[in-house]
Amino acid sequence: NIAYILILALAFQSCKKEKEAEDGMQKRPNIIFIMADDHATQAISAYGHPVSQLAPTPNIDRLADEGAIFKNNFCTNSICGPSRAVILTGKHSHVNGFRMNGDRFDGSQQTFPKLLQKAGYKTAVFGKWHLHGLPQGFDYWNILQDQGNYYNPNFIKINETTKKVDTTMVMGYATDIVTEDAIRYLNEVKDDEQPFMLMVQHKAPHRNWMPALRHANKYDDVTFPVPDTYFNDHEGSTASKEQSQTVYVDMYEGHDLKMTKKKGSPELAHNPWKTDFERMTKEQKEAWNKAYQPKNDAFHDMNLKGKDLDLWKLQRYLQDYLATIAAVDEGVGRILDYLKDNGLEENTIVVYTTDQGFYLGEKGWFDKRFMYEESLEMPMLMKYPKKIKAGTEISALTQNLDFAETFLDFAGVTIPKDMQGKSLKPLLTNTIKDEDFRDAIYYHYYDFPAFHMVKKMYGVRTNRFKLIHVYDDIDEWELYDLKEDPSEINNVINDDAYNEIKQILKRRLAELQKQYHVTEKEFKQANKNQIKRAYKGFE
Ligand code: SGN
Ligand code: CA
Repeated sequence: NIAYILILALAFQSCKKEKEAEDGMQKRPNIIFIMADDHATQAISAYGHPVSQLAPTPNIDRLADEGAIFKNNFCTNSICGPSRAVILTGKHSHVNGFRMNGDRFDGSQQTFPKLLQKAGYKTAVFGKWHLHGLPQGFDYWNILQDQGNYYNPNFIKINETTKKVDTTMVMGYATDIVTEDAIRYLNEVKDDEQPFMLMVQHKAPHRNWMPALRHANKYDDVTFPVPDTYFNDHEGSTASKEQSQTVYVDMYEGHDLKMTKKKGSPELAHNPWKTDFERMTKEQKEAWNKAYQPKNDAFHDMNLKGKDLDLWKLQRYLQDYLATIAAVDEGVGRILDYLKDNGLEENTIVVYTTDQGFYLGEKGWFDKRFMYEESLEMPMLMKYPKKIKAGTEISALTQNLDFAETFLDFAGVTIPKDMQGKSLKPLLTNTIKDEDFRDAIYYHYYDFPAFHMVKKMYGVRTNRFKLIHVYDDIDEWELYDLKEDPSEINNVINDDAYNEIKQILKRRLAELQKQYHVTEKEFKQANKNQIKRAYKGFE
């Protein structure tokens, strides 16, 4: 009975197709995006910087050992909220509308979590959000209020019963709370048919660098190398001269450096924002003082002055900064172990990055914002055993602008045409050569006047050169030859030997601005926003 056999064969065929489609669905990777705040590449041991060799990050390094490390990854605008907005939208700040921290993210716009959610992913975000509005495109979220505090921070989430937004003080250490919440959620979704996408976003190692109690003495006996440029005079850059983010000038002795007023007393020196310490419980404060008072007393005994004091401040800064990273690294380890123990390792993409780079004393500085390497460079490590070979090193010029496209690509979701970056998947799966990926990146920082007084600037960076235009209250160009001058202390803009390079870079900059839809109106808008903000005060 041929007809009967034919029907059976067809039915079998369609069943098989359905099964294949289902398998295909199940094969879509889970994504865990772990992001710290202000974590410099100098402080991740896989990047090899001498500072990090004294304060290694073994768990973050696992991502490089078992997956890929990006050696030339950069932000488009070195500041928190804007970088996060770029990551969510795959669009430059002037297109997604979030140029500086005081702006408000238009949450109604297209983001990669929304697109993944629509494609059937379970989506969640934990920890620092800092985009001022509430998250959209997430099935679950539990975010830190504003910048977030290290101890007993306030979290914002939807109350399951009232369905209203609740702000609650959660007792404990921020990094641990965020990690634990992410693992609790993983436990909830791990057996679901839907794939998941989790954003785990830490406060650490953001200012004011308060380590977990278990790490408060971790680096007390370590002396970190002092950058050659620690006492730099910033010749050739007015913007560098006029910033206020110099360790030995602008750090608050109490709030930032945890220095005390006098020997034998736990009372902090200059501490304008008391809330960070005041929200600790009595027990936390006691344990804190027990860890810090002996080292502060020893400092008073030394009676340091002048450059000796400036150098001591760098050590205290680095000891605290790196100690806050210890808890982040432990958290990464806990998540990786969880994936392994629960059979999720093969099919989960794990990313570690931060919102921008950071200064660890180079040029005398802390903070970020400048288009120079330390603040421009973003660490980026990614593991996905199914598709990425262990030990992959990527030297292509990549950006946070590319993250959204990459996640969509791996999830099999069409990348919308209006996203401005490029998927990194071809780099990770070896179908494109690093040098063919991108020849130049575009940068624009707008937040002036504001904290740290770093002027507005935009520019272009190629493999070897960097051209920066500082504008608004001054009008100055800077040009660096990264091969000859990796510390960027020699502005060669007026050096005739670089005339041709200068012309090429100016042309490339104009092309990039055209490609990314930068208009003249954009610059007017940037200035208008600032005037508005000047009246509101800095936020
Ligand atoms: C706070 C910090 C600044 C920092 C900004 C922006 N001061 O204002 O040092 O530059 O955040 O950081 S603090 O003493 O209050 O911590 S960002 O990561 O949000 O962009
Ligand atoms: Ca930041």
